[in-house]
Amino acid sequence: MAGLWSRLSTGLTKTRTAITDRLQNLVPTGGRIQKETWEELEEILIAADVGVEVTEELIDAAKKERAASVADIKAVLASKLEEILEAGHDTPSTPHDSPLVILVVGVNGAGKTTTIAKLAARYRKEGKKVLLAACDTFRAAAGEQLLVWANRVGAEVIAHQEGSDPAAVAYDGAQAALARRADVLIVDTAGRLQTKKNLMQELAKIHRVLAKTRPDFPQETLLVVDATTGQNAMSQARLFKEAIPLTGIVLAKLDGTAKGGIAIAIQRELGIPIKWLGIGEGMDDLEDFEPKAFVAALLENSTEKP
Ligand SMILES: Nc1nc2c(ncn2[C@@H]2O[C@H](COP(=O)(O)OP(=O)(O)OP(=O)(O)O)[C@@H](O)[C@H]2O)c(=O)[nH]1
Ligand SMILES: [Mg+2]
Repeated sequence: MAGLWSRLSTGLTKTRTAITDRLQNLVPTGGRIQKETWEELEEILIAADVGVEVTEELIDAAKKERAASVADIKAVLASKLEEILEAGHDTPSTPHDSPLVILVVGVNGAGKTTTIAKLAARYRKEGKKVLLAACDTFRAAAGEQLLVWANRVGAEVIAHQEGSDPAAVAYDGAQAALARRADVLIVDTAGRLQTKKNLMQELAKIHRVLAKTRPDFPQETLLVVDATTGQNAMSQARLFKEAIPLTGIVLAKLDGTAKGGIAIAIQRELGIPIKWLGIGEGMDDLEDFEPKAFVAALLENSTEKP
């Protein structure tokens, strides 16, 4: 089937291998599902960071459906996971009511600036005018990094001097987006620990300043989460959500982890939709989060690889 082994499948290789290879060995050929089988299944799902809540739900569903083979179990997992992910699904905003303002936040090194470059590249390909606001005025090289990406994808940058007030940059960014009739404004922010109250307040201020320019700004507030951090991602999402209204999550570095199940746990347990997946360091390594495609890429057999 054309495109079956997609970039998403490649990005999810580690997680898929961790889940499906072990699923494959769950029941010996001709064997029956026993108590130990369910325990092992539970362990597989928890190890992939699917989360306790969802794991129990999946196993209950498999038992209820009287799954009698690995194939049965996989079929139940697929349909139930799809159902769970569809329930919290939401597509990213489009720049129809331009400018579309996207505020990007997250802990240090999560993948914010790279994600912004990927988003900018995507909108540029659609022929949109893209403006980036360099609100990471804290880290010396941050503005430079954003500028390099901007030049590569053909976006404009609004920046102030190092150490200046990030909210002031955000304000100028929003004003410039209106004045220059940009289609998209993406606001980069400095990495910050979710437990640092003053830095969380700084984010709230950036959010407020944008909203002052136009009440619907920012239409998107994306939290970038490093998928390799596992369960800490839950605490990050929880505390950022307390500080500012998040509209979605970008799960970056999915290619680097066997614990991609965290996508399911985050969306289900925190009720914040996953909107994008980062599956590499390149400009094109960004995928829409589509429940059906995600589940297919998660559960297809590794041996199906061409
Ligand atoms: N493999 C992989 N690496 C990624 C991905 N996204 C980002 N990275 C890498 O992660 C590192 C940090 O990325 P940045 O985009 O600079 O992260 P940041 O959140 O802006 O970092 P700070 O601004 O310092 O807080 C870089 O080496 C990126 O290339 C991804 O989806 N996959
Ligand atoms: Mg950055």
